Amino acid sequence: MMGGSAIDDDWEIASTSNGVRTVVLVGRTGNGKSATGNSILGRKASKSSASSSGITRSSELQKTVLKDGQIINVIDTPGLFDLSSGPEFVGKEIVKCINLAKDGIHAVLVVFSVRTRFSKEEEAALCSLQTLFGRKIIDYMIVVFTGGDDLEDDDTTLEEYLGGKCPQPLKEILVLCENRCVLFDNKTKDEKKRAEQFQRLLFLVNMVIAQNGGRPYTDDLFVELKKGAIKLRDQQEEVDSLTGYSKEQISELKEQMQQTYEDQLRRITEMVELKLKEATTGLEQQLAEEQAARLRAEESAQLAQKRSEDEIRKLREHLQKAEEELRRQGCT
Ligand SMILES: Nc1nc2c(ncn2[C@@H]2O[C@H](COP(=O)(O)OP(=O)(O)OP(=O)(O)O)[C@@H](O)[C@H]2O)c(=O)[nH]1
Ligand SMILES: [Mg+2]
Repeated sequence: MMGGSAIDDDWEIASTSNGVRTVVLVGRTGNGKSATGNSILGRKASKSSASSSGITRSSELQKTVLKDGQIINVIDTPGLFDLSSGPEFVGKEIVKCINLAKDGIHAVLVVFSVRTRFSKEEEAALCSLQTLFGRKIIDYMIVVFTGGDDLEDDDTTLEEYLGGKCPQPLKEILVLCENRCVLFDNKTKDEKKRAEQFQRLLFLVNMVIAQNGGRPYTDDLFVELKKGAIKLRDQQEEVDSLTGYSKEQISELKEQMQQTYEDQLRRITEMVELKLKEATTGLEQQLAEEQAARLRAEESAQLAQKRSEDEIRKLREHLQKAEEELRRQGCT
């Protein structure tokens, strides 16, 4: 196998012939990624809970086979873009995710809970996602709202929520990704409802795949990693077919190749880290600027307040004087 095109061919074959679909769940800690993953898989594959013991610590791939034989891979991730996760951890996790998604990623499920407020952190996460993977990633995004039961309790439909309470930055994302969104109630025991929300998601995933011409998401990071992995495999096969070498020599050769591959992994991890640092530095700066602007606004508001207080005080003094004057005139 040679060059980058072989890699693309690989992916196309993988994505069309055996019908494997790989989706990755991203979003802030506690938004319901694992719960949604479990809903898709139809089993409790990942721990999902409100307590800290339920926090997903590392990315994992789980597989399910549908009745028609279609395979769905679900990659559940930890809260990758939470500001509390350092770039080193995030870099490693992203490389891990890319490695897990051997045939590329068919859809990125951005999980948001209707039960929580949209934070600056969340906005930052969506930014980081684009910085790291390019704007092309938007073509693969589907927004999953969890907490369908909560909306129901409030007698609100998804449409009503989107037209009203839905946070503005999310509305913008929805415009960008052509309104691909689905509401999940991960708590329901109603099989019909479970099937319906899953079918809607599947419909969206298939739509994304069709719109992207069957090609899963890929970028230089993917290509680099994939190239490295293929090279390693080819070299190892070559070594296996060598004759006239001792066992020790062969295992030494293999070790060397593994080492080269790991070096490459490390370089890629560093690349991700760097990109992320750039993204967050920009954001931190933006946040700092916003804060400074807020301070300035507060100061001028205080100044204005003080001014009007001064004015009121002067007026009051005037009034007092006038009253005194009147009283005096009245007395005399
Ligand atoms: N009511 C309700 N609760 C939900 C729903 N989906 C998830 N939850 C709850 O939200 C909490 C967090 O869910 P998780 O699935 O653990 O969230 P996560 O995104 O995987 O969190 P991390 O692994 O920490 O990143 C859990 O208590 C879930 O039971 C839903 O549709 N409705
Ligand atoms: Mg989780």
